[in-house]
Amino acid sequence: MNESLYKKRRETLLEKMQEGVAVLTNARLQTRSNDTEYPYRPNSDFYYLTGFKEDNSILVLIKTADETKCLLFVQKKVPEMELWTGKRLGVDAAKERFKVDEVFISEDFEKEMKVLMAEQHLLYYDLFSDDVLYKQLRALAKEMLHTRTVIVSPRSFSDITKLTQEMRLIKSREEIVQIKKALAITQKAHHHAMKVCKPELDEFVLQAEYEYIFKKEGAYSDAYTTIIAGGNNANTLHYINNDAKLKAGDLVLVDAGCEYGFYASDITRTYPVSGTFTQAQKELYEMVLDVQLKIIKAIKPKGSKKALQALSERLLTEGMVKLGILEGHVKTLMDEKSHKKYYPHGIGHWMGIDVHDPCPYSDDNGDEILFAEGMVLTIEPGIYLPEEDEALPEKYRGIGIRIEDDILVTKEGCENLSGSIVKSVAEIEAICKNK
Ligand SMILES: [Mn+2]
Repeated sequence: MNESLYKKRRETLLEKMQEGVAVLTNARLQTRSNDTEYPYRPNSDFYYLTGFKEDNSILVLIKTADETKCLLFVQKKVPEMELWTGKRLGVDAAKERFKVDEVFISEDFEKEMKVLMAEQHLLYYDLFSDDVLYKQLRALAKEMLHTRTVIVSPRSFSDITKLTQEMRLIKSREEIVQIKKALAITQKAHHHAMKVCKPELDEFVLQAEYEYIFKKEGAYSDAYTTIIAGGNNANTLHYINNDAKLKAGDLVLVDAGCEYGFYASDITRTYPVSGTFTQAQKELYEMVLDVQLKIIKAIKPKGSKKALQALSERLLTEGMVKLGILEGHVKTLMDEKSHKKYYPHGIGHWMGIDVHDPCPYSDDNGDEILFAEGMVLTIEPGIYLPEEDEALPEKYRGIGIRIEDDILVTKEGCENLSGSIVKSVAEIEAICKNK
């Protein structure tokens, strides 16, 4: 994406801010063990506002009555360090690249902040997750508070992510393009895996097949840890052990999506390990699929996630009654929340730079935010029937099914961005057999 897009986002953020100073840091390196680190991923808000991927970089936005300013702190170029950890952009190149007012080296952050914080009442930062920065800013503010020559210094701290998360709710055309690129790769991975899946394969080997396609097709990483849940493992909602063997006759539930250009995709498909659904699996699968299709159809501007949740609970309860999984009247069962036992989760979530995009679901009055053009959400109804649950018809025990797509709200209705990843019984069986 080009630099003016990031500049525009910073300007929008400055418009939303009250007078004050905002500090946003990029993600910090995370230790894996001893002196080795996890692969680096930038902080989502920081990336949204800069497009910059280097750690130890900081964005500072200043808003006063007369002007706004945007500063960037980047790592100093140190050849001995770059030999080990790779090239750094450095101040000069950063000045060229970023449309900001000034660029400093990160080491000067505290020194510069003392100047920038003077005469300011309000400091914005990531209030809930950046404890390191909090300590640093609080120490600075305290020092200024006790400096007799400083008349005004920050006494209020506010959460910057409230403002960035509101901005990230509506995706721009450029962002939709990124999500579509991620989904094109995720589609290839799911179709490839359906072909190579077979009995006695280790779940983590099937996981590797997904990751192989992600990387081969240019996605550096998955957007979240892949769930490969064969048979009854699908009834553990966040099963990521992936260390069992896939069994003939079982279904495998795969929740896998790549991240492309730091945009997520989030797709679940459930398919037969041996390539053919049994009659019982097919009955359950088609029930869930029918519910999913109906919910997607209901998505349009001014609609709401709460309404979709209610619809999904009613439709799944009706389906479960029809199949003899639940007994009684749909309304009574729902009042008693009996359906929650087998459909315990939400119908979906916002998706974007984060797979669970942290955008708001309700406004400042507590009213639900209604769908609008440019929002992206997942739709993922599921049904989970543990093998040890003797209240269930025997033929359904040990089956877990979820079907998940990524949906864009459009002007008129919605677009299923992942609509070409196969999901009907006939399509799945055809691709599974096409080895
Ligand atoms: Mn999801």
